[in-house]
Amino acid sequence: MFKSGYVTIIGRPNVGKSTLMNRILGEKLSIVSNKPQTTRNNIQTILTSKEHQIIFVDTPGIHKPKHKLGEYMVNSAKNSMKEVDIIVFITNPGEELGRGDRFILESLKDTKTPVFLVLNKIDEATKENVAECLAKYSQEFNFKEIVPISALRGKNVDVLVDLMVQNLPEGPMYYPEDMITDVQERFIVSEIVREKALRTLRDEVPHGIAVDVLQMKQAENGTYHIEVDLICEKDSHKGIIIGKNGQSLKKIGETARYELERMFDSKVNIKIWVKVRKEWRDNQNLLRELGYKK
Ligand SMILES: Nc1nc2c(ncn2[C@@H]2O[C@H](COP(=O)(O)OP(=O)(O)OP(=O)(O)O)[C@@H](O)[C@H]2O)c(=O)[nH]1
Ligand SMILES: [Mg+2]
Repeated sequence: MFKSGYVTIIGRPNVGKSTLMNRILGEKLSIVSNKPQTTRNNIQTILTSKEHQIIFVDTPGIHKPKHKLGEYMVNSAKNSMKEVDIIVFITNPGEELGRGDRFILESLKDTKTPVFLVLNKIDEATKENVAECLAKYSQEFNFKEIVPISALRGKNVDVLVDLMVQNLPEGPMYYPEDMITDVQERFIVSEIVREKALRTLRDEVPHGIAVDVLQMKQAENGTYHIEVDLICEKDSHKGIIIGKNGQSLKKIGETARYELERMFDSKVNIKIWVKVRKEWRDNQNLLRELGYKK
């Protein structure tokens, strides 16, 4: 019997949703950083074996939105919960069960879909922490399965995938067996540049960044020529992004090129232009142009 279905991964920002999805797929398809609100779109990936096909949806962290981009992100995450076969709710031990998690669990209380509790980052917690946390969350919601994991170290992730398969219905192969994602190459390129900006910059600047791929061409000798706009929302941010003697922008460019070359298995030339689009995160037209659209 072939089993298949959709699994959405939800939770507050920064709990490790993208890390888990990448770990299961064995490929980095969703960007990761230690800053909350890294993922902005639902990202769909596909895991196929002889016995099953699981389609994962990595989603933006659910939070209280402060601008239209945030509203788009939270709506994307909420929409991902409709018409899926399993909802994976991720949280971390060692923190209080706060308003953020209660809000998410409250929105799930009438769902007929099985909800898994995944307690991630157990590598950072004591056994007592983990046990306490599992007890606390089980009181709050009737989870179908409860799995403590470390997405970073890969601990217990295979157990989690087995439980997913057990809970999937019999179904068809939705996607060709060699397909691992439905996102475009251009999107992955823009995300990799954004990840490097998130990792290079500090404080409030990286959250106001978007990346627009202007050009992506492969020359006859195999080299990729890529040009992107790195968009920020304030004049003062532009200087910070460029940095003293251009150091900061140079680091973003070099780290992005390194990863893109590995991904394309070719030489990459990347040019990054820093542009200011005032308050773009609250501008519906700019949001749409930058790909944050329903
Ligand atoms: N120690 C530890 N760190 C982890 C683990 N999983 C993820 N992280 C780290 O947690 C941070 C956030 O990881 P992400 O995968 O980007 O989290 P996310 O839930 O997708 O975050 P958003 O996209 O912002 O909602 C990164 O610094 C990860 O390296 C884990 O199992 N253990
Ligand atoms: Mg993420």
